[in-house]
Amino acid sequence: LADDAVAAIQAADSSKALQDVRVQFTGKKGLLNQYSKAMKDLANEEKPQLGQAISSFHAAFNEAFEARQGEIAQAELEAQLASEVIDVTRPGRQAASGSRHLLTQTREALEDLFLKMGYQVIDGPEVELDHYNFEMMNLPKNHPARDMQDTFYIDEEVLLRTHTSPVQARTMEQHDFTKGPLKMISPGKVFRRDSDDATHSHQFQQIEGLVVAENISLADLKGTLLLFAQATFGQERQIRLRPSYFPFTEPSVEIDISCFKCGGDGCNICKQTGWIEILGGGMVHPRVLEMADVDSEKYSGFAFGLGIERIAMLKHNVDDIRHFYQNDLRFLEQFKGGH
Ligand code: FA5
Repeated sequence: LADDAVAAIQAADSSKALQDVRVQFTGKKGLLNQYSKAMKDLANEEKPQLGQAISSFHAAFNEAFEARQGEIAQAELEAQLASEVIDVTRPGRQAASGSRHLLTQTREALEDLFLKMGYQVIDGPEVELDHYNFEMMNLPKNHPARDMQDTFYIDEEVLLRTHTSPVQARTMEQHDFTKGPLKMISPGKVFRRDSDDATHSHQFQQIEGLVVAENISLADLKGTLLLFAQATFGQERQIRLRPSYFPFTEPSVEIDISCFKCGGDGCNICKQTGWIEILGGGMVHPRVLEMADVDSEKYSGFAFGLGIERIAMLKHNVDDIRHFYQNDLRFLEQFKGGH
């Protein structure tokens, strides 16, 4: 029997087959048990002989079993490793990578520019109080100029900000002017009840700029914006200031840049006049300074506000503002890997 068992063990070629052999020989209904049961029928002097035979069977069985078990485990491990082998020489699958949106690229380029000029970048709330969005910007209730920015109201005192200018007031209130001048930009989303068309969106982004210190003049605004225009649209750019009106600046100006070739068809935006309007600004109105507790006798400031979409559209010859929000990859992928 021991020989049969050892032969069966060696013939087993998997863990499962090996377990079957064990059951076949040493299980409850196994062959060995039949011999053990025969014990009671034997004469006393024959019993030790059978006992010895059984225990030598066990010894032989266990030895062969363990040896075969080790071999099978090794073989199964090798088979598993072989089936899971990774061929490092095969070409990988290309993972699609995202990229920064053109508006993000444009905003970050402008932030970098102003950071280099020593400005802080300051965030403000998109859900804003009427107080900051309008009142502190010298636009009291019922002021007709409120119509310039058609507003989404949440309730009488709370609204979606229509421009980034309220961050001016919030920042001036916090700033300690005895410690030095205030130079900040504030980028972010703004909202207006404008009908969407090629150049207008009900949600767009602005960057506010504000400098308040002693002896700030319109010349500082002009120099700063010339630098911005040249850094953004090319060193040959010139700017010009035209009189305009904002309730929070006095005097107020619209800033134009000289035309530039953007390449491609349809890029003749300003052929007739040679100038194209890019942003609004002016000297901070003394009332705006006073309302934020800034001494308007001692300090003066300039401010400006620009539309990020408009800058990106001009710079990259994008003909419809809605492209920015439709998430069409054919549009977005043209600007992969930019700034
Ligand atoms: C303002 O919002 C002023 N707060 C800017 C300012 C700041 C002036 C500080 C003086 C001092 P205006 O409404 O013109 O100004 O908007 C500024 C820019 O936002 C525009 O030049 C334009 O580029 C952009 N813009 C305005 N409305 C829309 C719109 N519906 N969709 C896309 N861009 C818009």
